[in-house]
Amino acid sequence: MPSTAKTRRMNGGHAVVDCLRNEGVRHVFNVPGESFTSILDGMRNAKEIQLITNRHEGGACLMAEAYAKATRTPGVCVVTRGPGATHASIGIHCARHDSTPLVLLVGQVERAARGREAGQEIDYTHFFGSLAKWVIEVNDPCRVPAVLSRAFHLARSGRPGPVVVSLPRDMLDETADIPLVEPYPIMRANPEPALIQEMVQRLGAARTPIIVAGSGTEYAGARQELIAFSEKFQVPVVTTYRRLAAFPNDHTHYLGNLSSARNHTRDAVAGADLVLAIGTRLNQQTTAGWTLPHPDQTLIQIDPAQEVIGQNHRPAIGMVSDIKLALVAALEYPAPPPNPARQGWIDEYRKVQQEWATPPERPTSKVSMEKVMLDMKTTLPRDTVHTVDAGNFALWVHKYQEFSVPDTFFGPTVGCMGYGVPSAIGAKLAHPNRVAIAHCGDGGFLMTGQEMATAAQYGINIITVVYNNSALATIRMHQEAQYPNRPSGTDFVNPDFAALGTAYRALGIQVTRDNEFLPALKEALKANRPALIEVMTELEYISPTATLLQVTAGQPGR
Ligand SMILES: Cc1ncc(C[n+]2csc(CCOP(=O)(O)OP(=O)(O)O)c2C)c(N)n1
Ligand SMILES: [Mg+2]
Repeated sequence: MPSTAKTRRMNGGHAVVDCLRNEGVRHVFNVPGESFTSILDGMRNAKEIQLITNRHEGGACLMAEAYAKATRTPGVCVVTRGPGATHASIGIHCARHDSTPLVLLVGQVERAARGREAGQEIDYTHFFGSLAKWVIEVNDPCRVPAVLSRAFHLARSGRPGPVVVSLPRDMLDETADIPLVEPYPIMRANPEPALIQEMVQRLGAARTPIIVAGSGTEYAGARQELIAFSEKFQVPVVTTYRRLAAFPNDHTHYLGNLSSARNHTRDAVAGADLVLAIGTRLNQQTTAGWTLPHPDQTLIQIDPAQEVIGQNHRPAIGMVSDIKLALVAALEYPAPPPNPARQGWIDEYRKVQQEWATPPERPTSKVSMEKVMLDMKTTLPRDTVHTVDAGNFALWVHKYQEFSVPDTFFGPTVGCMGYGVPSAIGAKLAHPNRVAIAHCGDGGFLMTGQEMATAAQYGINIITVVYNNSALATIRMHQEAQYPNRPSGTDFVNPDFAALGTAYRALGIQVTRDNEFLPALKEALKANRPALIEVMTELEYISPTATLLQVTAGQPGR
């Protein structure tokens, strides 16, 4: 651990704040607890860090997670022991699944009370053991800087993920001469030159190669290199599940996003003879339940994390390397001669992708999701950030919005409801000059919608759109598919969402007809405060590709 001989006399809590400052942290999300009053006290002097106080730790931790995605630097969340930590656990689950760098600081019970089932005591090594990259309890204030430096380093290196640091209350209050530690940089692994050469040769010889681009390409800051690589070696690109902005959607080589839906994007991957997976662990949704790539396809994988290579599929080449450095090395090779047959294959899928992403007219007696998507697409700035909660309404956002600017889409690949509002707030803090839209269902909104109060308090002017179909439609769809005409437990009697928005000091508008949405959106854009637009939709239109009746009759909903 690179430490200096320098020390500073301070308590453990102030040392924590010092470390956050040292790591360049700009926002800390928290719900205060008596277990970390010294950290809160230290925050008073940290003028460069904005302390955001949330209304629920679930909201706080998801906000930190989305903020991390949007800044590509570790999000920081501070919560109290037991109840606070358990509430925050959804953010840790999400960060683990979504490979997001996150540092959760938990105020712990006093050292002398540990192991006695003290009030609100939990052993975090056990509790977060299967979720976090590292869980550690700090029992000596002199260890705070070294442990936090390591925590930040681990969160953002290799496959990014969450780290949990437990901080006993009395340790945080204890004053000592604390040794200072400088942050240490991430080492970027160079690619093996022979593997780059082999990859370029195999790409040249392939008939229909395809790139599957994941969030690793975004964390590596390799967007321009990926575009140049795709163009130079004439390889089309698809993005992994819920990483919709990992490649410009308006590029002629973009063939769509992989999801649980069977569509042309999945067909393109299935028909490829070589799959180049870059910065992805090839998760379940991306690979249609690990059926892709299939055994006849050649797989080449590039990732900075050894454990990601070959997690579920055996690669012909598994390259442990910094993604940007690998692409730069490949770009040193000359361009192969143009391959007209391959171009024809790319153009064919590209045409289908463009048709697929164009919303058709779909008249309803309430508000058509297709019209809402079209109005957004034609009105909102290209750099608008869209975040989605979990639910079927999100399928329209995935399908019909265009993400051609980096960092314009954030969704939970873990599929947790309650993501929409906190993630839009986190993303808006990261990109304050952009429009940020939280897309939520009537179910998911009520899980963390209270963070609208946080948005209003700090003047974080997000626009929340609640698609109200008075149901947990996604589950209803599954019910109809498995147990036709036997709905159970999935319908709602809802509050007045627009009035709820107003109660949170936001602009609240209800939209009941197609032609009311655009004026509402325009009003929200100039509201100068958070806004909530409640969009009344028909449950019958259960997904962009099926009606409820069709699902009941046996057609797949996605
Ligand atoms: C925290 C959490 N609880 C439950 C689920 C299971 N689930 C997935 S989608 C969904 C329904 C979401 O309903 P809503 O937000 O109204 O969106 P809709 O499907 O109606 O468009 C449920 C219950 C989940 N993914 N996450
Ligand atoms: Mg719903």
